[in-house]
Amino acid sequence: MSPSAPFNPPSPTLAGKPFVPSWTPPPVTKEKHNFAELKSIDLSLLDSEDPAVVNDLIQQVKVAIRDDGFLFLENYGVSLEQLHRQFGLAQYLYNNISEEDKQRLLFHPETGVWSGYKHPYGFKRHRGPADGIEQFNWYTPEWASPSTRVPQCLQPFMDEIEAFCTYLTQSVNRRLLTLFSRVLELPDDYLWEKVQSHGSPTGEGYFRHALFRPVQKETRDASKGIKMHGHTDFGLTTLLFSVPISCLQIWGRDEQWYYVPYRPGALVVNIGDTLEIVSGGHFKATRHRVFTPPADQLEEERLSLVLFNSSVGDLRMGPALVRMKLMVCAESPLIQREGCIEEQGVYKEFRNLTAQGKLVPTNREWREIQIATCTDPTDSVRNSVGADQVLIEGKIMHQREYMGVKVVLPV
Ligand SMILES: O=C(O)CCC(=O)C(=O)O
Ligand SMILES: [Fe+2]
Repeated sequence: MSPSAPFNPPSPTLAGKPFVPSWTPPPVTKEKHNFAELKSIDLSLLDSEDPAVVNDLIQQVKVAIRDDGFLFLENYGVSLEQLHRQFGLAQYLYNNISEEDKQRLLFHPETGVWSGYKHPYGFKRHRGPADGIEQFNWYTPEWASPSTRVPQCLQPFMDEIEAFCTYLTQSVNRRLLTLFSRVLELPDDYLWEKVQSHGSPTGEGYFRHALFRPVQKETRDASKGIKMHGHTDFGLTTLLFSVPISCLQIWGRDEQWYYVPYRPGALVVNIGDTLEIVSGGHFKATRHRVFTPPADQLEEERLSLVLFNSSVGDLRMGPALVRMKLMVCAESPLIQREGCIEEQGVYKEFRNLTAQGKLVPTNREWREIQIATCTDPTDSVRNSVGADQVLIEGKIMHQREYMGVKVVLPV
């Protein structure tokens, strides 16, 4: 596939496919306060014949990922109609999944992967307090054996879902990694070939259909309004679709949370830990959380589609790039010239471990430990100062340690 060809999915009307009602985006909030202003990148400009246009694009990306660690991506090859069909399929899933499939495909996060169905009772296999969040997560086994691993109601649509993920990975993410490689002044395919995992429509990463249902006041009180703790994604890039229900928030440079505004059809791109480390801190892993929406959206359901792109599991990351134990090659001319940006969170921790002669976790270990030990926002025992929270300069922060790596994040 030529990386810049537009998405050309299988037909929704092929024989044997049940009718899927279309998805109607719910109304946008009237609230105007506490919204971030994000830069938007037009991915189609990467194909421009004019080198000045491409250079300007690289500069825009450089500024966006340094300033915000977050950007909107537009004109990436999927039309609004094609995107809404994928939301329609997610909506169809939650309207049609059987109780039997929910049981049979129940996730097992303690194994380090989210694979399968997440019940709306917290992020553990056993049921905790209600959180209103349902998910279905596709990893390599779901693509390889859909007849046993995917809810029956979605099986007629595997061609479309798989084509969508393949396009997002092999075209959108690949072009995005080209942009990021160019910012690091590396060959175009550097991140795609040396860091991105391959081998299925989602490589070692995963695709998610998520449904956030409105929650009772008790849940909101217990979680202090948080649906997902402040975190950074552990992989390379995360591609989220901008949605009308405003729950996603990012941590601004002024140390406040801001909602991500709705921009129809746009992709919201998160930088993951791997990219922060590989770039020697030049790229900032996006600190974000999922929070209660503004008052006029409290009773709305929120669908969210997300592709989590993962790095090769066996690699141990260092600034572009420490492969396995040895081989430190500061291959990036940008890093060679400007050095690393020492204040970044996870990058700094990985660097400190390496400086002490210790091995940093492999990418697989890094993602699996975080999934296996994920805690719930409603867990008032863990979410208290002295347990998973600390006071730093009068501010409450969430602090966890994974395999000798300390992670401190805004709550
Ligand atoms: O649904 C969203 O908008 C974000 C979810 C998220 O941050 C995550 O699952 O890592
Ligand atoms: Fe996330």
